This record gives sequence, structure tokens and C-alpha cells, in this order.
Amino acid sequence: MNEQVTPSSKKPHVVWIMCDQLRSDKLGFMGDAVARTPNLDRLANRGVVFEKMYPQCSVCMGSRASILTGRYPRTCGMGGGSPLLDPREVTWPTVLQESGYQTGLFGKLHVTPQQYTFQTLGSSDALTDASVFVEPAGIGRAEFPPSHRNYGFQYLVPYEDLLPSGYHDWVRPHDPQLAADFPRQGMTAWKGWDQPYTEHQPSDIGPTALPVNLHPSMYIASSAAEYFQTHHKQGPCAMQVSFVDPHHPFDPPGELLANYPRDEMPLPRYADTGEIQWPQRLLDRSSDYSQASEEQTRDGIACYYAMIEMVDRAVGELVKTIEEAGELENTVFLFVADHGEYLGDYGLWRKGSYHYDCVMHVPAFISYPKTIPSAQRSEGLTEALDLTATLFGLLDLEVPSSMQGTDMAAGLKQQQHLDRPWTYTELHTTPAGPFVSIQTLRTQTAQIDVYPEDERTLLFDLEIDPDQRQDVYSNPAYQTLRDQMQRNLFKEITRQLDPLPKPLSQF
Ligand SMILES: [Ca+2]
Repeated sequence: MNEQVTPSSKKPHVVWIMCDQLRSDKLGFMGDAVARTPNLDRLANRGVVFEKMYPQCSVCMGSRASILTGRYPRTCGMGGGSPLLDPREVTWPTVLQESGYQTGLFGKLHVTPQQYTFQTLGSSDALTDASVFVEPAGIGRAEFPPSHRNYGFQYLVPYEDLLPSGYHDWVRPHDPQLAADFPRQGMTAWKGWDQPYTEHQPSDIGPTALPVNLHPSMYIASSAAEYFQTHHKQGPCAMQVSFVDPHHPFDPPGELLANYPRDEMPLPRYADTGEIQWPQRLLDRSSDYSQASEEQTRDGIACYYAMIEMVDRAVGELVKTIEEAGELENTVFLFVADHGEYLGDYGLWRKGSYHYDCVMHVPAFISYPKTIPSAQRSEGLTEALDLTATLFGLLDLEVPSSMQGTDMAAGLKQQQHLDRPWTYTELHTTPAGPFVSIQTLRTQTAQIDVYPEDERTLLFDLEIDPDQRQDVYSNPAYQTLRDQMQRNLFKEITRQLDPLPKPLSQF
């Protein structure tokens, strides 16, 4: 006789929603009156919103690898801008799979190299099988247990910026002409996102011809919904549902763009970097759009909002499926973005090597009303890898000893919130650019940015200068703060040493 599954013994499902390049403030649940995000707002308000969440890397791969492994980018081998996460790393889906979960990936993973896959291997499939890459990447023939295959995901519907994988095949039966109109290989020619960074004006802003119901965000969410429908009765599902939007190009469906009239779009608070003079080397290689017109800026902001609404619509479809299956109360939802977006602030777009809050600060929540009281707002400093550790706590699983985040589960049940003394975010040079290395330590009231290659350090007093307009590093009045922040940065980097192997004796 089958063992009776009672509500109390039933493991919850896990839905980890990710966005790409989504800054913290352009969402309804973060107080933005222009944003139209009812579905995300609903999930957020059922749980705890982390108002001061910082990822550990300010671009895709390092941040994603850190969240997936619950380790700092440098600790999991991604600190140097490596394009490949070592498949021997323990990820949250490997452990959940070993704990009896059915694991699925829908959308963007991006811990393997996209450009190498597209240009060198000639594939437009997002390859998650790391064995393709380990030898060229110089990490040998990695032996790893079966649960590590595809970084722990058993069922895969990948979709990444340059690598649309099965997307065209999904579009075709719905609209053969639309599928035929777009090139088969890669997304570069289609979406035009890979424009030079040095044009100093936006080159990738404008609506796509794709309708809402055939948009890639809907492909990602409906694939996840279909998987959930067919698998949830067989056992608990753990799914990463990971949208490429609102990453540039800024190209929402036209029907959603109509919700954001250009003239009603808020302009950036600052169109320049104030007293901070960035070296030309940094600007040339990054995201300087200081020559963009006011019209272009408003258009870009409107497109960004519309892309976020597109993601929200897609999330709504997935949630509807879970709710109709009667499993909403039995599902842990996590939400985070890998990093933010300048969106015209300081004359910058996209992301890069200037750690303004708009690019470092991301939206995040966990909702699971069964054990976490609803409508909580956490104002403490938290790091994205804390979410990974907390997932294990919520599932009553031991946090793997490789992981470095803080398990907040017990505190959240008591409405007690983590407040780290500081958060750490870094970014490192990659061979083809456009980034330069930066290491940032941020407290509730101050931030230090070290550019090691440029022998440049910036210090901000966030109490009087929250928008980071004035560098006080060389101001004698700030010597104590400067020394303290530098000491703590060294302390933090030392603290990030790999906790494995565990020390067994003194030597
Ligand atoms: Ca990203």
C-alpha cells in the first residue's frame, strides 16, 4: 500500500523566479506608481520583501553562479570573470534533486559561455551540459555525480540572450509566419542587442513585433506551467523560472508599451555623474549614453517598464496554473534579479563598472505563508546568496557546508530580519571587455569602491550623499571612516575563503 501523503508530511514545491538586469525600484511592491506588476506584487505581499538586497556580482554570470551555489563568486571560481561554473560545485538544485525533488530549469541559467557556444560551437542552444566546456576551459575532465549533470536540473527548457534554443519551434505551430520571419540562428541579428557600447546614444530601444502570448517571457513561464501541471502529482517540483527581460535590448511588445506614454515617464534624477569624473578608459568600455536626447531617454524608460510588465504577465500565467492545481499554499516562491540597470541615471544605461545603487540593488522576496508571516518588509542588509541558504532552512534541509550565505528561515518565521554589517559586490575584467574590476563594500551608511587595476578608490557618505555624487576618499574629515571601510573590505575578502575542505586538524 502506498504511504499516505498527509499535508504536514508533503514537501512544498519551489518556484525560484529570476529576472535579468531588474533594478529594485521599478516595481509596484517597491513603491513605484508607474509600474504595472500586480502578479509580482501579490506574491511579494504574501511574504517578506527584502528592501536592501545586494547581489555578489554586478553582471550576469558571477551573480548567477553565486546564487546557484550559495557561494561568493571568487569562492566558486567565478570571481575572475570566468565564463564557466565548475560542474563539481554543489548547487541548490543538485541537493534538492538528491532530496527527492523533480528539478526543472526554464529560461536563463548562464553559467556556461554564451558567445563561445554561439560563435565557436555554432550552436543556438543554451548548453547546460558543462562537459562540453571543461577541457577548453582548462578544468579537465571533471568527474561528478549524476545529480550534478546540467548543474542539478533534470528537465530543461533553456532560453538565453544569444541562445534561443527551442523557442522558434514553440512559436511555429502558433504562428508559422512569425517563426519564419525571424532568423534561426542566435538572437543577435533578430534583436540587435549586441550594438557597440561607444555610440553614446541608445541603439536598441523600440517595440518588438512579437505579441504578448508569443513573447519569450511567455515561452519561459508557460513551459514551466506545463511542467508543473504534468509533474506536481508525482512529487515535489523545484523550478528555476528565469526571465531574460528586462535585460537590453529594450524591446517590449507594442501593446504593452502603449501603457507607458512617453511624456508621463519619469526622467532620471541626474543625467551626469556629478563630481565623480570617471576615467575615459572606463566610459569608452561601458555604458555611456550621455548624448541621448530626452525623448530617447523617456522611450527607453517606457520600454523598460513595459518589459517588466511582460514578465509580470508571464508570472501571472504560471501562478494561475499553480493555483488551479490547488498547490499555491504548498509552494515556496523566491524572487530576485542578478543585478540592476542604470536606466539613464548618471547618463548611463545597461550595467557596468560603476557600482551605483541602481545597478547593485535588486528586488527580492520570499513568500511561503504556511510558515512565514505575510506582509513583512526586511530593512536589513542582505546578500543574494542568503536566499540560497534560506531555501534549505525553509525546506528543513541542512545547508550544505560549501555554502556561505546566512539561513534566515528561523528569523523570518519570528519576523526577525537579518541585517548584515555590510554587503559585498564585485566585478572583474573579462578578456573581451567591456568591464573593469571593482570591489565594493556597502554598509547602511557608507560605500567604498576599489578599482585595483586603476589604483583608484572611492568613498561615499550615504547618509548625506545617497546618490553618490561626491567622493570623500581624500577628505581628511573622513579618514576614520576610510580606514575602517578598507579594513573591513580586507576582512570580508579573507572571510570568503572556501569553507571546504573542512579543517580536520591543525596541520
Ligand atoms: Ca544579467
